Amino acid sequence: MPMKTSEMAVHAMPVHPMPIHPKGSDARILLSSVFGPYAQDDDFGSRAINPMELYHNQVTRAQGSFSLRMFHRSWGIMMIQENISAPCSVLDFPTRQRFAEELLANQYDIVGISSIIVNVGKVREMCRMVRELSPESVIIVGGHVTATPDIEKLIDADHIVKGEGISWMRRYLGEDESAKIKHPMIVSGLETRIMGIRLPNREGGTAATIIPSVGCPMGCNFCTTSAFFGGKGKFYNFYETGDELFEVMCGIEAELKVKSFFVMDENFLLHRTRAMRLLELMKAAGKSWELSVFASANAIRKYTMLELVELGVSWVWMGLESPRSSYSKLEGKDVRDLTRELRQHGIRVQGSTIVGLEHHTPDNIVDEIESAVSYQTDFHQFMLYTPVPGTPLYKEMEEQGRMLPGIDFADIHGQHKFNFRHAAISRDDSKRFLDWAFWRDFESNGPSLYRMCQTMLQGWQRYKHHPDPRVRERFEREMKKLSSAYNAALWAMEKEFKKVNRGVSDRIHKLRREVEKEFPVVARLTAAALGPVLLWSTRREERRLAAGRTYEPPTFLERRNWVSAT
Ligand code: B12
Ligand code: SF4
Repeated sequence: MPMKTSEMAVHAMPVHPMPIHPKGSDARILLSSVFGPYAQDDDFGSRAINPMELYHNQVTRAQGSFSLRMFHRSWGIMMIQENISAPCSVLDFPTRQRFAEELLANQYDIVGISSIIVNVGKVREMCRMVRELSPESVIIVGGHVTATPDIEKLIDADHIVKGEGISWMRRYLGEDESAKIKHPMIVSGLETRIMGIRLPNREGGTAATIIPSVGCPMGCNFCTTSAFFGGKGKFYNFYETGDELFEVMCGIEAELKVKSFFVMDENFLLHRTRAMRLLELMKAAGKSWELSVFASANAIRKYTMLELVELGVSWVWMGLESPRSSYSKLEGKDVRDLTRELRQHGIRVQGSTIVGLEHHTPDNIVDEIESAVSYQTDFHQFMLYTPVPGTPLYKEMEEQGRMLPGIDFADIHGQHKFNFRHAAISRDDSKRFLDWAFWRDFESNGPSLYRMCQTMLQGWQRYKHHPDPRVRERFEREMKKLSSAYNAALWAMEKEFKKVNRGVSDRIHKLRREVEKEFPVVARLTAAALGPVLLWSTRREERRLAAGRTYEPPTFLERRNWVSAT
């Protein structure tokens, strides 16, 4: 059975008892994400501070032209499209106009809209547009937005689907909901930009996204993803075993020509049996793959460093909650040692720190942020402690009467201000501390690109003579980048960072010298030839950003099982 929760099925909950669509699998379906533009303030809930960019939104936002900028597709609707046999279009990142055109150009029986809570205003407008432009269509709304309080009253939809959507949609079309899950071909990051340069789209040049499961059994009380798919002890596994996962990854490797995978699973390493079986199969087939994973510290500790390296783990996104908080993931562990150790083995660490936890006060928060910054992770995400509807934390805060009234859902995204009454920190101060955390991390640790280069070099120095050719090959691939374009970037960063922090500039210089010692000819030549170009593009980008430049994802339209309307 491919789709199971660990204990109990989390049932999607329609507003009305669930019928099957009269046309079944012949129904024509449009699945759309919410409309843009996103990175600007508007009446539908777009916010300049909340762009559709993973890193620039919540990780490298204070890094100016060194910020890593890229977009990610809406994977939920891509997964649903791939797993139904009805004719189906996916419209991703439309404008309002483009959404209207699509509704008018095709007679859709079903319009499915996917959204998260911040974008509820857009969902309301899209439902209104469907009623006006395509009145025969059934409207189905899914994704995290359905956890919005009183959602039934806020939007005009026929079905509001909470939880896992593939099985719901299959049921609604009268299809076999327990059929094997097919994985769509997903290129992970799109239109990547850094230092004012847009990286070329090379076949196999970007990781592929793979989604082994949704939800997380750990059930931390603030975690929306865990709560949405059933909470503590529950989650949906699309691929239960290492064998299934391996088969899917081989298919994606062949089709997209990738060796690198962004594993979209909230706590991939928690499932050790599956991960170790995957490693066994990778070894037997000589697969030199790279995996970027999310994992909690205690899940990482279930593996030796060598096991992680052999599994190809090259990037870990890990919660660094304050050791003084009540979240259990770091119990008995020294995060600083773990971070240092991972980096020494060539594994980039993206730390995630929550600002404004219950025990934070204006007196201790600066020290807590300083301590998080001192872990020197490659990337650092900071987010405000935010009770989000649907989570146990939200319920608790509501019961205590601590939720602040009148806050627009569009402003509840963790990068603005508290949406609840904190015991010691004011709403305005929450934003100040958050912004300071980003600034402080950048100012004292330098650009994330530099830190990544440092980790890559350490990995190479440790593993360049490793007996397993799969491991060597992976680090050799990384070195191709470090010894050329990245070294040129180091040259430019060193020059540019002099005016921000001389000490960091000196550290970048030292690293560049080490890279050039390893690769004397190519590294020096590229730094000399490409470095000045990157410095120029970096400065040009700074000017553009200062003048208010923002970036938006392109619109995608993809049809599957398509037949024209009769
Ligand atoms: C990729 C991602 C992004 C991408 C954007 C992707 C996109 N195109 O929209 C980026 C990085 C830009 C992003 C940004 C943000 N994100 Co985000 N993001 C994710 C992430 C990591 C993965 C989403 C995913 O694809 N999951 C896998 C798919 C399969 O699951 P799914 O989308 O939930 O879809 C399933 C069901 O929900 C359902 N479903 C979904 N759509 C539909 C539609 C229909 C019709 C039906 C029937 C069912 C259905 O079926 C699917 C299969 O089961 C999630 C965390 C997570 N692990 O899910 C956070 C998450 C969705 N993001 C979240 C947040 C808060 C944000 C930001 C506000 C945060 C921030 N400050 O950066 C911004 C908002 C940007 C904006 N302007 O809208 C929250 C949402 C919280 C909430 N309750 O609304 C999440 C859950 C993270 C978290 N735990 O806090 N995000
Ligand atoms: S371990 Fe991470 S993903 Fe899992 S419930 Fe806790 S915060 Fe959420």
